Amino acid sequence: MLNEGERLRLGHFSDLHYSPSHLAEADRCFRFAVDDAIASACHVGVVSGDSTDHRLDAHTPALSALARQIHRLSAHMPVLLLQGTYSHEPPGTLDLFRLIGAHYPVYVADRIHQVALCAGQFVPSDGPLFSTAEIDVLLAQHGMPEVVFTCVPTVNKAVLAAAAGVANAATAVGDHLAHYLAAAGTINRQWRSWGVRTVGVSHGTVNGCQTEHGVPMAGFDHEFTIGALFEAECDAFMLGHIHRAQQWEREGRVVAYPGSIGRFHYGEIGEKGYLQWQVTPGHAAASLVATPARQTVCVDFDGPPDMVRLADIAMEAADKFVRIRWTVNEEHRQLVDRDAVLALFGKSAEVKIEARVLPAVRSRAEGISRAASLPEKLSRWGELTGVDTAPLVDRLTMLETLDAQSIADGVLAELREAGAEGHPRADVTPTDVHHAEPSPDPVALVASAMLADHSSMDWLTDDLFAGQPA
Ligand SMILES: [Mn+2]
Repeated sequence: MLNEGERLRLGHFSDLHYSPSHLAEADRCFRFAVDDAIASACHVGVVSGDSTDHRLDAHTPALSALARQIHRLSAHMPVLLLQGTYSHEPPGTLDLFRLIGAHYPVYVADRIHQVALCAGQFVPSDGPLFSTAEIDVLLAQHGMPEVVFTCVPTVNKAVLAAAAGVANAATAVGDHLAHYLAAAGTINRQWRSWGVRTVGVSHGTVNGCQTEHGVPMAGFDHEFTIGALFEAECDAFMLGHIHRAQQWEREGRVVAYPGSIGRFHYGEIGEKGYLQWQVTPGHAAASLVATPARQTVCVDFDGPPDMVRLADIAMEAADKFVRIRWTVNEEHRQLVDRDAVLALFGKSAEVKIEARVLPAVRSRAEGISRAASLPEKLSRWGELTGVDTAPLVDRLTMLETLDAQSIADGVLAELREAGAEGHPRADVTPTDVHHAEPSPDPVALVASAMLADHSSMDWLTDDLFAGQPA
């Protein structure tokens, strides 16, 4: 196939996510990538996990569409498929693909191990690493391999949790993988000294990488550190799982994600594509070949949508996938004309509207239920509504402790006193009160006196909760 030291060209595809809902996007992009890899005379094809988006029935068109592309690729080069995330690619999904190799084999890597590619044939290790004895047999039977892959498919955390304890499972994954990668490093260094190219293939999160939404992934429960990956001493390390293309380089060796083959969600930044690798012993380079992924436009309004701005955006959004989000208060929801927004984007491939309506939340006298006595409740209510409750508390005490006659007598005495001082009330005079006899309702008397006493009593007739946070 290739001479020692010559450049090996690999097409590295990842996160194809074939499924009924992603079929158009996945198949347009992967078909393009397969065409391009064949035209570029790639020697080997690698799919680093998540070929499917979820469990697919055998009759699903998405499954046969994926199989067709893998079959096409295998007519021109050996293909290595790596097991990805179980929820996307249930274990066993890839088994069928072993049977569809055309001119070259399709090899499925679903366990941690190494596999050598010798004249178009995959020769795997029995255990996680090639033993010295295995290497001797391999060299005797096949000669020098063109490339040796170190495969680290998705690790089952449940199995690991059972072994390491649930609390340690997350970090234990990283620790176990780091140990494995370091051990693989010893073997890979040996291969390199013999002029054999070494390639790592894995599906997982590198601590510190960036997601397709531009969010850095930082934490200790991620599968790898970039240092641990370079410890494997692979010339090239081909990763899947993160949907954004990115790469790291150290002394000529490279670790890279191609990202997802297409744009499966709104808000994903960066170009989509597949990676074309050139690998020689001790050196690698990866360049992204962009696929015709759909273009998305995301517009967010903190309030009702601005129709003038939307009209401008719509001019540039023909054939694009558009998502418009806005947030309005419940009382303003009628102000937004959804149909008018949709009409603006008539030429777009899709318009997805996500309107968020904020419900009106009324806080009714917060904390009042925690006040123990009626006067305390009254005071709390006064604090919340900005009413001076001191005179009310006095009168409440009167109502609670005195009988009706005593209250009436007290009020009348007070009024008489005020009249004697020559300050008759403009609105309530002693005469008025006397007119209410002979059967004065003491509570009415108190109430009218209170009204008379305070000019700022309009809260009694107003909406009690007006002016509260809505
Ligand atoms: Mn994925």
